[in-house]
Amino acid sequence: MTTPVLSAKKNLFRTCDSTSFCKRNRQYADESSCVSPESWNPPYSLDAATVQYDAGALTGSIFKNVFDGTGSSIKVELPFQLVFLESGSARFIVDEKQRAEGALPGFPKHLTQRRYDEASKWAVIGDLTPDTKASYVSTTADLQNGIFKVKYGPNHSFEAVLHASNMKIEFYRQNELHVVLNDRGLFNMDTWSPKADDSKLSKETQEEDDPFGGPVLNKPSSSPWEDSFGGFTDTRPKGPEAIAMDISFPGYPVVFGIPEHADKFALRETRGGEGNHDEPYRLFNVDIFEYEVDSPMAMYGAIPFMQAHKKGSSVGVFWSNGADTWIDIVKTTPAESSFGIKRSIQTHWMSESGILDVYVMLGPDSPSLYRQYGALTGYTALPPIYSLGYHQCRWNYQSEEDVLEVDANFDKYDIPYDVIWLDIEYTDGKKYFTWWKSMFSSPEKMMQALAKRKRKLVAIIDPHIKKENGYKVYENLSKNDLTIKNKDGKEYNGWCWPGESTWIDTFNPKAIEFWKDQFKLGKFCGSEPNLLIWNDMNEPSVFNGPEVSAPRDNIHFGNWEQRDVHNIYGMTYHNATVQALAARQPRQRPFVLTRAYFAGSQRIGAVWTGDNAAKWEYLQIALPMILSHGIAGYGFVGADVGGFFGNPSQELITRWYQAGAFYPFFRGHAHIESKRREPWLIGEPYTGMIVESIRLRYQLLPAIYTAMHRSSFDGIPVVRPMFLIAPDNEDAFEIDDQFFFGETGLLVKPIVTEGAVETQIYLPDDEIYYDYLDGTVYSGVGYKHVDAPLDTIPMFARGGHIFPRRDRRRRSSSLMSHDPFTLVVHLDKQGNAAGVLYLDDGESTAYTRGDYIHRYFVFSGQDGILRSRSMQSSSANSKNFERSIETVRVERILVTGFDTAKLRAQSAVEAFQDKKSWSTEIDIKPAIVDENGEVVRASVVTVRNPGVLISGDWSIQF
Ligand code: NBV
Repeated sequence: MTTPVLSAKKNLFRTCDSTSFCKRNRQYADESSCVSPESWNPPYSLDAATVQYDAGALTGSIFKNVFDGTGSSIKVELPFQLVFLESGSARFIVDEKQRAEGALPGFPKHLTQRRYDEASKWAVIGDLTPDTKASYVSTTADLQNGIFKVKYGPNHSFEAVLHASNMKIEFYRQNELHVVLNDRGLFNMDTWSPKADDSKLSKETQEEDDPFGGPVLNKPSSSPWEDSFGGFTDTRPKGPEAIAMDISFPGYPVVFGIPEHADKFALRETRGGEGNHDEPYRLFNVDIFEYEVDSPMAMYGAIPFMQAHKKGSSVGVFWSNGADTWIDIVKTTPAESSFGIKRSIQTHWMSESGILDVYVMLGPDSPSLYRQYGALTGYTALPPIYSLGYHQCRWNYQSEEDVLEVDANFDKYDIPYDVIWLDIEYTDGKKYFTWWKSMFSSPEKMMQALAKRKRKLVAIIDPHIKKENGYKVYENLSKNDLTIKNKDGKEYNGWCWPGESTWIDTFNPKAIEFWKDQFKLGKFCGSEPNLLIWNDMNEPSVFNGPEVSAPRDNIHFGNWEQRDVHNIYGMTYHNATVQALAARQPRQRPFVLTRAYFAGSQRIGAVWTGDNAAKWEYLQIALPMILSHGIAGYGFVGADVGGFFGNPSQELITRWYQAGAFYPFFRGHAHIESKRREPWLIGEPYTGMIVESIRLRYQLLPAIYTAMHRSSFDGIPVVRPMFLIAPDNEDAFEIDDQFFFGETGLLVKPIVTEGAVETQIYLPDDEIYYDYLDGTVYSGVGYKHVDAPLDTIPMFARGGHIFPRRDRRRRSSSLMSHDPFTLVVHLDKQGNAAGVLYLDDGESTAYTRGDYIHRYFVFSGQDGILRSRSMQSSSANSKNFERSIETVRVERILVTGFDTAKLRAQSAVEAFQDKKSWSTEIDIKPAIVDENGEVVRASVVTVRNPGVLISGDWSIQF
């Protein structure tokens, strides 16, 4: 069955059919597929004579034949660049010459004439200088045939081949074809033409010809200069300016990424058929409350990055465009594939405006791809450790008493948590930076009380600013001209929570400065150093706007239309808030949660998946969504635990906490009309199980922090898909209901089905796996049955990993900072294991100056020695931090899978540190072996109190 697009949302949100550029480009694709590739004759040609290679870049011009409406045609020049970057990615840019050069007659004076070319300016922080070591390798014969070849990348193992004849660009890695740009010839760019004098055209001409987009193929479905949807009129002063191209991945069976969609991890086909979508995946930041699951519809965030994966290879493309974007995906059958290879994926990208700016990354594998994408758009900022603890949120905690009572109850019920949240009701009439005085009369005292237990408060601050005389934030914003403008250049006003509002334009550097000023400790009255921020509604959400957002003809700083920057706005707002917190407390790492995002937001702060519902299908979809975010570099992500709308059953909320304990961002949240549901209110035995999940999260915090640290320099997410561990197991590519957790080797499969008390965990590789709770041994690729009663989270530990845990119960993460460690060792088939611990003060920026410890643990089966060594570079200056933890010990080591026969009834092992050695007691739990001598349950050797210090080198001889 074809997945339906929610009918209830149809009236509010556009479909491809009601979006003229999408409809047109889809028709264009249909027309192309009706003819043989040789007969497809698009109105574009690449003039081989214009192509030049210089210092890491191929440049040249594409020409578009455009009918001028009077029967004759003109050629519009579209200069392109194919740049080979030092980071190993290739970047293809196509612009429109007459607009780039300026001074076009008839072009609206109040708008920037260039096509929007700043998406990469916001998204990309990596080095974009061309790689002068790339080499131009076209032979004379190639040149005669209009073929241009450049070798680039590591050891020149990548090669780009541009064919002038059909405008295709092929990308090879080690002579194998991986990505083709414009494979199906769907490159299409609406180009500027002054508004035609309609009266001069006959009725038929008006209907048949598109004076702006070329031949009939290119015809807009609505007027080029105006479009209506849902009762809103969008004026298009620049006329149609869409940009589209197809991208193929020959031989690839699956593609992932392009969040945000509430859909399976492996992206589906979008042109109908069993189990597929009918609509393209859409990237357009919208406030899609009560979103549907299994849908390609647009959501709050947009990252136009896609990864294609096959056995032996991963490659990716980043379509750097911030406008409304639609992506069609089809899979060819072996017979249709033009490459003589198994199965290929063809994608078709369509954006409403901007230049064409696409980056191609050739892997070769998934870890390299995370790095390549991160090298461009940045890696997850290392979050403060408290933000990885548990967050208690609700719309709303109604008063200071309410907040402090919830806080006290966490202690009463002995539940750790780090942050309590305030939703919009804390304000005076939804005026941010003010407090609802009768309920929050002394917020600073409330925050001080929380600070005593080392806890934080997060308050929401949205981008809509109440239009009210006397409200200084509004008055100053307006007076200083820092708001988004309407199409007439006046302050834009719309409706949101406060009633009539305006929106801060955070594209404007002065608006960022203004925003920073609002957060200053002395200026934001009632705020204390332990106040952090939550940015909601930054798509932007406008209650009385088209698609619940801002009109596309609104104007932003730089005289760009909202249509050009729509998907980027949320990131700029998030960025302004993070900058404000960084300026307010320069030594502290800022924490700001956002709902809207774009490529690059990962380096700014955390994100959550918006307004889900207390239903099982939302618990199910949360994991595929988290995996998709991770693909696109956004690893610090979570879903509202419990479900935002409605009231979860006791079973559902229990299962949700079990899953949520592994979300990188772990927050319970609930709608204002839902029943109170703090953990102690759920009732036994459920409360006890929820509390155990939260405690597990805190035990694992050192491992989570270590994994986050890794993400912060190589982009590998904490919640990892199967193919990261088993990249060649085709059966595992699409599995999205289980995951590997950080560096721990834990393979987790949360239960997400009502009533389920058992499940099957899929082992994607041939390593040994141990049931995390009882040590039952599993091996062999395939599904393994496990019991999963309500108090259990099905979880295996993969052999070969060592991870750090902190087992003492504390009230918050900061209170754990001097606790001793437990090292958890699961040996692989050869009896080896290795792992890492990254640790710093958890909150300050001192780590950026080298003040941290980074330990590497390795257990060698050969000599039976567990060693701890430093991974720090000699330049690291970890003195202060190291001194602060110099007495912190390892209090326990658990080794699973050791051949205990080697210990010959020993009751102690030898520890060595700082030229001293001592014996330390062990407990041995022998393995349980079946009648064939096979180990059914692995042995566990517990080193009770080894006494070694976490920050130094040591070894233990087993
Ligand atoms: O600020 C209220 C809510 C918030 O609780 C939720 O998490 C956001 O996603 N907000 C949306 C606005 C209204 C939701 C119906």
